[in-house]
Amino acid sequence: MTLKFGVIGTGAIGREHINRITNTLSGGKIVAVTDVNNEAVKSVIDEFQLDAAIFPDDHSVIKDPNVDAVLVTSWGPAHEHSVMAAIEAGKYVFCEKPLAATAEGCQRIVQAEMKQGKRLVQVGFMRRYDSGYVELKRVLDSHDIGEPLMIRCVHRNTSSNENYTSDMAVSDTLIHEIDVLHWLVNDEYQSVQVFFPKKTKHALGHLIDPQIFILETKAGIVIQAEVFVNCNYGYDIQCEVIGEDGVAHLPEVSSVVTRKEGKRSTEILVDWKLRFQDAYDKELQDFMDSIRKTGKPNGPSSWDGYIAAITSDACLKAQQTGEKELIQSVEKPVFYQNTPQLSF
Ligand code: NAI
Ligand code: NAD
Ligand code: ISE
Repeated sequence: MTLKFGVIGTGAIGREHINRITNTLSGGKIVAVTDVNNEAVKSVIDEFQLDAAIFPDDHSVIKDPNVDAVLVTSWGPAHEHSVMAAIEAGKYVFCEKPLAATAEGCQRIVQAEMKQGKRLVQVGFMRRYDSGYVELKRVLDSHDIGEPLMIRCVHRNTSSNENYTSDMAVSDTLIHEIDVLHWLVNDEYQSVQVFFPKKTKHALGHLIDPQIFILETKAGIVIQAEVFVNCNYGYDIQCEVIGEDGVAHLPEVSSVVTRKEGKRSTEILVDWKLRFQDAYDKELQDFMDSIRKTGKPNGPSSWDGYIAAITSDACLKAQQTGEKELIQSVEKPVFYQNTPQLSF
């Protein structure tokens, strides 16, 4: 069975996912597309020679009887509207992060999905499919380094554009760490505080960059997460877990070592699209395969999107107050329990 996708949003990641579904993965086909920017849709149809219908808006894509699953890759604030409509139409949805702009928005999605009675939604938290994070989790779960005590991580981009604002350090960037770190250590967040170091000269006037988030978990693990989106040298994701008996690092991206002109050097990636290429492939292949085999998606759920949003909202509040903000804990409904463990 081929899963027929309708795509909402043909920008940077929309094009990436269209390309991988069309040219790399198996079991999927793009049959419908829309974007608020007509030029973006036309150019994607041409570039990937898609045999797909162009629709004027998200609702008409979702309603198209030819569409089995909706790929939401519009900008974050538009996600909730499209995901809610897809659930109401009983269609599968793969939604890029964030699931919705606020925790309330995510809760509405969770309620709608439970009312439908079937898991339909997967959120694009692709780091859970990244082989480096999966290996790091295996080491932590094996207790090789004992109980985790502290985590230090960085999320750095070479530069940000003029549309990137200080709150997006949380909603667009840190949201990946928010999702993956509690999954990594099987724990929940309890509080967050934000610090603003000296601002880089490379950030535009309106932007606070870098930012440091100190998160504490219920078990007492202290996490220092740096977001620095104008680091000026590359796209760099690091994670170090300090345990009672040792330290575990997220593997570095492998790259050829050259010795030349008195220097030993390795390249650092500059493009986020390349860093998690395999993880993007795996998350979408898993979405298609699990729907075919079990009738529901296997990956990060609306509930994962919701609990990430609760933490994200607390981080946004902490940016404003400068205080330590508590992160509300919520009980997972039975509907979202017994989610199969990813095995990549
Ligand atoms: P983008 O700005 O390149 O593309 C967004 C596209 O959506 C644009 O073409 C825009 O015209 C269109 N759009 C916006 N609202 C729309 C609506 N209501 N209906 C139809 N089209 C609409 O943005 P980008 O970088 O592709 O990001 C899109 C989403 O993907 C964001 O939520 C972002 O957080 C997420 N993302 C996730 C990544 C990941 O690593 N998982 C990486 C990059 C983006
Ligand atoms: P983008 O700006 O390049 O593309 C967004 C596209 O959505 C644009 O073409 C825009 O015209 C369109 N759009 C916006 N609102 C729309 C609407 N209501 N209906 C239809 N189209 C609409 O952005 P992007 O970098 O592709 O990011 C898109 C989403 O993907 C964001 O949520 C972002 O957080 C997420 N993203 C995730 C990752 C990841 O690593 N998982 C990476 C990049 C982006
Ligand atoms: C983008 O939105 C993402 O989600 C990427 O994973 C992230 O690292 C990048 O900085 C964002 O622009």
